[in-house]
Amino acid sequence: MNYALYYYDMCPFCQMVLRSLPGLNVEVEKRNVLQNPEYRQQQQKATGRTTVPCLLITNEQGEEQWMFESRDIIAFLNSL
Ligand SMILES: N[C@@H](CCC(=O)N[C@@H](CS)C(=O)NCC(=O)O)C(=O)O
Repeated sequence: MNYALYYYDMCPFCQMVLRSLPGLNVEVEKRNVLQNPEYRQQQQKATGRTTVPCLLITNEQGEEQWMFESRDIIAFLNSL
């Protein structure tokens, strides 16, 4: 499984998720949507939304699942 967090620094909900990352058992790639507009376009194309934080979960088959809501993302990552 592969995990990527779409975020930007000034977003307080993103900061909550970012603060939870160091204690996790999994690696999460950080994708800053303001520094890299390609990430924002990719998220918008796939979900129709630009809301962050958003977690992209990619399984071994390359299938993608996008998760919104900081609380849900933190709970999910902590459950891994
Ligand atoms: N309830 C959401 C709130 C997320 C939220 O409001 N994100 C803001 C940035 S702080 C945002 O992305 N707004 C722009 C948009 O929705 O396109 C959460 O907890 O993740």
